[in-house]
Amino acid sequence: MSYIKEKFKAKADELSAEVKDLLKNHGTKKIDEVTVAQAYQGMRGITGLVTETSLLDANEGIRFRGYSIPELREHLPKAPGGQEPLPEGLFYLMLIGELPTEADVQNLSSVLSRRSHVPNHVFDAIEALPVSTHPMTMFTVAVMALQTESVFAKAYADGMSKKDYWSYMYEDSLNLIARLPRIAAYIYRRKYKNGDHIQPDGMLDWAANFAHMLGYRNEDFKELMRLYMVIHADHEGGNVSAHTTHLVGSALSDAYLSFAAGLNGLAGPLHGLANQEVIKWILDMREELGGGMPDKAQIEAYVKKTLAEGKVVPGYGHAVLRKTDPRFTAQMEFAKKHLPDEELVRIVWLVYETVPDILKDLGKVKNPWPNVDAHSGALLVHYGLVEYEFYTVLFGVSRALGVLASLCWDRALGLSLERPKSVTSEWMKLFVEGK
Ligand code: NMX
Ligand code: MLT
Repeated sequence: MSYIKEKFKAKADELSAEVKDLLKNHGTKKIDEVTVAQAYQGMRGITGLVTETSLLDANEGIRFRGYSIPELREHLPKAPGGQEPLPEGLFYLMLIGELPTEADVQNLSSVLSRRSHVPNHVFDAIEALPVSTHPMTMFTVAVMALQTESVFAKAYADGMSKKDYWSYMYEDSLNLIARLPRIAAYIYRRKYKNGDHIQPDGMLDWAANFAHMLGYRNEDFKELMRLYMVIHADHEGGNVSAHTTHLVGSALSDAYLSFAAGLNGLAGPLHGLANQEVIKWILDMREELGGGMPDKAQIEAYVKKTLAEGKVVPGYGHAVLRKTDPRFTAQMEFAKKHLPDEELVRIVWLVYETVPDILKDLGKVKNPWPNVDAHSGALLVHYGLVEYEFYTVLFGVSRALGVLASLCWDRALGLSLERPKSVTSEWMKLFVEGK
């Protein structure tokens, strides 16, 4: 067994014992109550899930095992000559609960590189789809095709014991994370670069190799990919992609089945697809205004038009956050350092100066501030990755780190099949009448 796997097992045994005690001594303690509105309105604000990898504060934003995004950017190991954190380090942190050393991260990089082989039938499955297929559909199909490789599913079919679930889930998770960049890059090159594929470079770290296979050699783009893969990785357990992965995994579906389900949630425009919607909205606005840099009054008019058409302003608002998303701020800092004069970036910043007041005036939007998706497209376009339908795939590759680390924890802690109770509106009417 690898030392990282052994370390995970030791941590998991320790926490399992603590959870057992928690359940024995405090299992009946109430942590929340549920209102009628919450049952109808997306269960917002109900604490009813346990996720070890990260925790969100509505005003401060996400913390991964206690570390904020600025702290991760400071403390996680970097590539030689680089300044942004390596996503392998974040995966280690989410899995083990401790900051990794440089050696831990190098080890994980080479483990992922060794496991990255993708069998041909996965590429065949992608090729079977029309080129016009949305990249997120191709991505999910490919992950499903890769399910043939699940060691968890095989072991279950062979009658594995409950105590071994964590071990096979760990193997599946690492194998899947290792293979995702190759699959995503294949989809990108097939759809947008005439199938001119680029072989992996085993000497590069996970994110830099991804950038390389996409066809981007610029060192700053590799840095952007490292940062991108870190900031999109996890957002506690209740978001659609994390919750779906966890829910499907609770049926003992393997990592491939569970993650593919999560990806389908990420592909929705109110969740991960918002990153493509944002850049599309900005490009449409620029075109409608005749090109070039719009002024604040023009942006204001365009936002009001969007709202009048009954649409949301993409990249703004959040189900849980109540301030500017620190993931937006991290990208803004990156842009200030590397591309402060990029016109699209300056539009993103002017939109940031304009939209919150308009949304506040609506009186119903709980969070008028930008989320992670409001900034990412402008950075990608700058480096030449202009094919915005692909953006949610990038989000998906990153999100695998968090949801699969969580899936390992789910099986290590022996979490149960998820099955909350539902009621009908008829039941609800009788309930409020006290019947
Ligand atoms: N533009 C216009 N209206 C909005 C926006 C927005 N950006 N955000 C919220 N509202 C509306 C919302 O549609 C709802 O209207 P109604 O009562 O008519 O149905 C009302 O404000 C109250 O919604 P909230 O309680 O503030 O937000 P909720 O928790 O329901 O939804 C989002 C959260 C993220 C779905 C919502 O803010 C939204 O649609 N934002 C735009 C899409 C987006 O950027 N999604 C990405 C989220 C991050 N991610 O990557 O997943
Ligand atoms: C996410 O990263 O998952 C989004 O910000 C959505 C959420 O947290 O609900």
